[in-house]
Amino acid sequence: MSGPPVTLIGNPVSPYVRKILAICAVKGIEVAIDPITPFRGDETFSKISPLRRIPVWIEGDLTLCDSSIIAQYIEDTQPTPSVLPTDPGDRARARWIEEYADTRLFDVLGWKLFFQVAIKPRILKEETDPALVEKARTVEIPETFDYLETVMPETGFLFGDAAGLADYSLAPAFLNARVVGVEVDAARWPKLAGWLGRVESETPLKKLNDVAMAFMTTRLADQPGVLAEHGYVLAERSHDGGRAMRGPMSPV
Ligand SMILES: N[C@@H](CCC(=O)N[C@@H](CS)C(=O)NCC(=O)O)C(=O)O
Repeated sequence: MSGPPVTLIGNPVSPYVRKILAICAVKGIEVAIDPITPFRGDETFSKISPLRRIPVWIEGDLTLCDSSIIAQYIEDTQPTPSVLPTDPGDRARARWIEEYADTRLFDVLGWKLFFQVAIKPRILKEETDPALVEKARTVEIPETFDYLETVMPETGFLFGDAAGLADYSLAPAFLNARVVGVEVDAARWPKLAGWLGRVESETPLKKLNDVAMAFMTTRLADQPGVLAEHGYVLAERSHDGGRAMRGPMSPV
């Protein structure tokens, strides 16, 4: 029996991978997953993902890198249900929120926090930079939360009653922050905390966050089994190279 026509290379611990899997869930697209950590990709992975980053989408002869490119491709090829609002101004605002999530929010919650505290010591066997982490915790993360509080709705999701691209771009990284001790303080950022609670409990991100948590507490070698336990299809071929190696753009 043949599997799904698409392979997604990417470990669900990555917020960018959960963003794509959430959009696939909304649209009913099944993919086979090769859950490598990007720092352990093999030679073929370096060729198909020149930045050695996940996610990577492989569909026949088509190979796509970058979650924004992949999300737009999915929306173009399977437009319903749409993950974008209909009004052109709102569509542009949704894309801005995706851009902010992929750049500044991930810079502080991903690179300066989760990568420093969890990935560097465990995967790369490198030391954490405590000054970088402290500045992120005390200055940069509160600044990003202050901004996000200004764009959050009182109820529902960012662009209405259903979560979409903007919600699925922003919300996943908060799980990575939480596991290393950074929560959204609901007294200081009530709208952000309320929105996050809804995305994490009422959308496909709920299950994806459970999978990510299970990955974080499972040895690398046993992680593929976690996918099967949660009902996902495992890709037949793995791009795991068996050893850690930095990509050309991974930060210090
Ligand atoms: N802009 C990219 C960023 C992807 C990204 O940074 N992925 C991380 C995992 S969360 C990665 O693969 N990092 C490996 C590296 O930079 O060496 C996207 O949206 O897909």
